[in-house]
Amino acid sequence: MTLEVGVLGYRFMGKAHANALARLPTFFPDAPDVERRVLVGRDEDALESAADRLGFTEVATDWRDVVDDVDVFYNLGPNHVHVEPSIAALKADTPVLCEKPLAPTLEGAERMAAAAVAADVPAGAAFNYRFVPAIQHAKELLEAGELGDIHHVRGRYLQDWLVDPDEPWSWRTDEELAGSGALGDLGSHTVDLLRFLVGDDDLAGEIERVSGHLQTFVDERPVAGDDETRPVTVDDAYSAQLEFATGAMGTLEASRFARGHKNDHTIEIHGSAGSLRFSLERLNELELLREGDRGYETILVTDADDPYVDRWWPPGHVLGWEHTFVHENYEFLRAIDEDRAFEPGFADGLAAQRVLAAIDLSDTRGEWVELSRLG
Ligand code: SOE
Repeated sequence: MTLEVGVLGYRFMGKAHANALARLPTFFPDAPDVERRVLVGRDEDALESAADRLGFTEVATDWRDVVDDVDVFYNLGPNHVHVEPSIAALKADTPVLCEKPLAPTLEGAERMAAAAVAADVPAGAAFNYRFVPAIQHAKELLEAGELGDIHHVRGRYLQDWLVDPDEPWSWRTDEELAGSGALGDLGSHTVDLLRFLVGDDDLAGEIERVSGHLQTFVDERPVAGDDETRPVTVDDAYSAQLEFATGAMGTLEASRFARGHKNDHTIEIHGSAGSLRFSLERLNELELLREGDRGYETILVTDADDPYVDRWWPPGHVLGWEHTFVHENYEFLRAIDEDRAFEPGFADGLAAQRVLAAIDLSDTRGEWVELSRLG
C-alpha cells in the first residue's frame, strides 16, 4: 500500500523532509511506499514551483482540505501553525509528523499532546538529532552503564546567523509567531536529546527543576524589502541550570549570536566511569573517555554495525545533516505501516515544552522553578 503524504510548508523543513522521502526507495527499500501527493501553502505561485521542485503532484492553499484526505500529514510550517492543523489531522485519524518545537506555547503543546492521546495513530515530534548514528551509539553506551552514574550533563546549541543587526526580522524573532527565540528553536532540540540520552530513571531521570536566563541583544530588525523595522520580541540567547531526578546537574545554553559557530549542537556527559562528547558540526564522531583512559578517544561512528550506516556507504564514507531526516522519516513511516507508536511522540514534544516554559518562567521570576509546579 502506498502512503499518500500531505505536507504543510515548503521552505527549509519542506526541503529537508522531501529530500528524505526521495532517498528512502534507494537506501531504505523496506520503507513503506510513499507518494508525495499534496503540498500546502498560502502563496499559490511559490507553491506550484515548490511542488515541482520537491516532487509533489498536487498543491492546496488550505490545510483543512488536506488533513482528512491523505494517509499522513507533515506539519512543517512555522511554529504558529503547528497546533490547529496537527489537532485537526489527529481528529481525522491521520498520523502527523510535526516539526519542533511542538508549539509556540505550553498550552498549545498540551492540546496537541491530548489530541495525540485521544487519537490511535502515530503523532511524531520531529526531533531529528535522535537519529544521528553517533547519538544512537552514545545511547547504547549509556544504557549499557559504560559511563556509570551520571553527574553532569551539558548541552549547548550555538549559531551566529543573527549577530548582524541588519539581518532582517522573521517569524523566528516574533513571540506571537514563534513563541520564543533560541530557547524554543534550539533549546527544544537539546532538551529532547538529553531526555533521549539520560532520561531513564537509572541514568539521570527527568529534569525536575530549572533556573533560567534569557537575553535579547538586538531589539529591532529591518523588514526585508521595506524601509521599516519591527521589534524582536523573543530571546536571542538563553542559558539554564537543571537538576535531574537523580541529582545529576545540567547546564544548557543556546545562542544565535555565538560568532563563529554555525550549527554547533554539542552534548557532554560526565559519569562516575567515563565521559562522552558529541558535536553536530562533526556528527560522524563521538569522543569517549572510559575508566583508565588518560584522555578522550575519538570514534568514527561509520562502521557497518553502527545504527543506519550499513544502509549508506562503507566505513569512513561519512554521513551528513540531511541523513538524520532520512532515518527519522524511515522510522516514522514504519511506525505507521506497523500501526505502532513512534518516538519521539507528542508526549516527548510536550515534555520538552514544559522544560522550556519553566526556563522562561524562571527568568521572569528570577528564581528556580520546579516543573511539578507548572500546573
Ligand atoms: C535554526 O536556524 C535551525 O534551522 C533550527 O530551526 C533547526 O531545528 C535546526 O536543526 C537547525 O537550525
